[in-house]
Amino acid sequence: MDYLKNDRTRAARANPAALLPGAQTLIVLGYPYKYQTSSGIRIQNSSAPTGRIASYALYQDYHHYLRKKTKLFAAAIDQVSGRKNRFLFFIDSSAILEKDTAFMAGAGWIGKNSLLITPSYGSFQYLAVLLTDLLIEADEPFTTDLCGQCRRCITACPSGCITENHSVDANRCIAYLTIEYKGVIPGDLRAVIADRIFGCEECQLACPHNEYILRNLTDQNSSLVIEPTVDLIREMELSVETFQSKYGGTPITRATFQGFRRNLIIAMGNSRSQECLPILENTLFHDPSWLLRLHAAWAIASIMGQGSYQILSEVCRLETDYRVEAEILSLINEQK
Ligand code: B12
Ligand code: SF4
Ligand code: SF4
Repeated sequence: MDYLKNDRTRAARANPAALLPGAQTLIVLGYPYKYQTSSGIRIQNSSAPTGRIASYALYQDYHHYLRKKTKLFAAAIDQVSGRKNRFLFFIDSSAILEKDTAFMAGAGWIGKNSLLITPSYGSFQYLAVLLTDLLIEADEPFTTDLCGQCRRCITACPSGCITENHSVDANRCIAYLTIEYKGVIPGDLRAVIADRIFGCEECQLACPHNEYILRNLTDQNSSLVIEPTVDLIREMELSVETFQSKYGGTPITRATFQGFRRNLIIAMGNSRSQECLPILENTLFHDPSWLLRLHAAWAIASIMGQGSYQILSEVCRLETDYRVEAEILSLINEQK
C-alpha cells in the first residue's frame, strides 16, 4: 500500500484540484452490498475443511461496475446542470481518502472500526468519489458520533488491531494480511486468521448499525459470483490458469495466486484436518515457492503437533532456503 504515502499521492490528497484543473466539488456515492453468511457453514455433503471469503469480494469486482454506475451518475449531473462538466472518478485506488470525504459530505460518521457508517445503510457499502469542475453547494459534515459508548467491534476484532482513535493498525488487520500483504504472515497472527482466506468482516458483523442491513437488504444488482465458503483442498489444487478463469474479474486476484495459496495453507493449518496433510506435504517437499513451503511446514506442525517431528526433520535436511530452514528449526525446537 506504499502508493498511499508517496509524494505524488500526498500532494494530490492535499490539493485534489491539482488532479483536475478547475475542480470545485467532491461528490461521494455509497453502494451497499449484501453480507453473506458463511461463518461455520460446511459445503453441502462434504466434511471437507473450508475457508471463507469476506462478503465485499463475492460479487463482480466493484471497481469495474461502480465505475460504470458512477459514469451514469455523472451523465445525469450533466443533464440536470445543463452543461458538459469535467469529472474524475475515484474508487478505492486513489489519493482521495474516501471515508473521510464521505464524512465531510455528511453521509455518515467514522466508526471505531474506522469505517464509514451511514444511518440507513450501516457500513456494508463501497464508496466511490467524483471530482468535478461543477460548483455544487456543500453539505455539512456529519456531526454526531453514533458509536457512543459501544465497543463491540473492538471486542470482536480477532487480531485486536482496532486502536482507540477510530483507526486500525493495518499491519495486524486480517484484511490487510490476507489481501494486500504478500510476505510471511507473522507467527502470532496465523492462528488468529482462522479460516479467513480473503478479507475479514468481524468488526462490521459486530456493529449494531449493520443489524438492519444484515436482515433486510436485498441487492438485485450484485448477484454472487463466488461462493462465500470454499473447499480448501480443491482450491489448493487450482492451477494458475484455473485460478484465473475462476477468479478473474473478481477482487480475489488482488491477493495474487501465490498469496491466495498462502492463505489456503494457513486455513488448512488452523482447520487441524488430517485430510489436508497429503497436499501440505507435497507443498512442503516440492513447491518451488519458499513462501509456500514455509507456511506448509507451519500448517503441518499445527495439524500433527509433536507427530510432525519426523517429517520436519527429514525435510530440513533437504531444504535449501535459509528462511524455510529457520522456520522448520523453530517448529522443531518448539516440540522439544
Ligand atoms: C488502505 C485501505 C485499507 C487498509 C487499511 C484500512 C484503514 N482503516 O485505513 C486495509 C487493507 C486494512 C483495508 C481493509 C478493509 N477495507 Co479498505 N481501504 C483502504 C483505502 C484504499 C485507503 C484507506 C486509507 O487511506 N487509510 C489511511 C488511514 C490513515 O485512514 P484511517 O485509519 O481510516 O484514519 C482516518 C479516519 O479514520 C479519520 N479518523 C480517525 N479518527 C477519527 C475520529 C473521528 C471522530 C472521525 C470523524 C474521523 C476519524 O482520520 C484518519 C486520517 O484520515 C480505502 C479506499 C480509499 N482510497 O479511501 C479502502 C476502504 C476504506 N476499504 C474498504 C473496505 C470495504 C475494507 C474492508 C471492509 C474489506 C474487507 N471486508 O476485508 C476492510 C475493513 C478493515 C477496517 N476495519 O478498516 C472501503 C470502506 C467502505 C466504508 N464503508 O467505510 C473503502 C473506502 C474502499 C471503497 N471504495 O469502498 N482497507
Ligand atoms: S477487518 Fe477483521 S482484523 Fe481488520 S479491523 Fe476488522 S475485525 Fe479486525
Ligand atoms: S461496533 Fe459499536 S463502536 Fe464499533 S463501529 Fe459499530 S457502533 Fe461504533
